[in-house]
Amino acid sequence: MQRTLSIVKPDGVRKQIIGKVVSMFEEKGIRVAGIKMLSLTKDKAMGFYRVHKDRPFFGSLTTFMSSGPVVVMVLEGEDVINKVRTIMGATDPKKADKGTIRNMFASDIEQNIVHGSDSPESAATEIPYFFSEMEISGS
Ligand code: 3AN
Repeated sequence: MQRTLSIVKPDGVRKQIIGKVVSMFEEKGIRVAGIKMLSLTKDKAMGFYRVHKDRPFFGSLTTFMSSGPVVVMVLEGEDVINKVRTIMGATDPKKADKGTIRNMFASDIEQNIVHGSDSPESAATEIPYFFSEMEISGS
């Protein structure tokens, strides 16, 4: 059993599609093991995306991520990291497969509705960035 960290980004919350995003994961048999809404400060967003600190979009990405509330989730299931990334679709919504979250709901490469850890190593640092053990319910 594997875990991953997913985020409904501020654009997803503003578009009122939190439930749709969660449903698209649950319909594929993925279990929500932890969930909460919070607002990231610019500093907390910068910490989360520190691997991208030298990329040209770092400033605007972290401003966007701190522009409104987000919903952070721990998702659990077999091969859940890959499954979540398949359901999300490509980073650039123009390249995202039909029926994926980003294809259906995202407007651009930065404001792309949803985040999902890209590897077990990322999940292992991203989950404790937002959740204590007490906030995660194992299956
Ligand atoms: P993903 O979220 O698909 O794993 P990453 O990890 O490459 O994509 O990028 C992290 C986030 O940075 C993306 N979700 C997106 O919001 C933003 N981003 C990635 N590439 C660009 C870009 N070329 N221009 C603006 N924002 C970007």
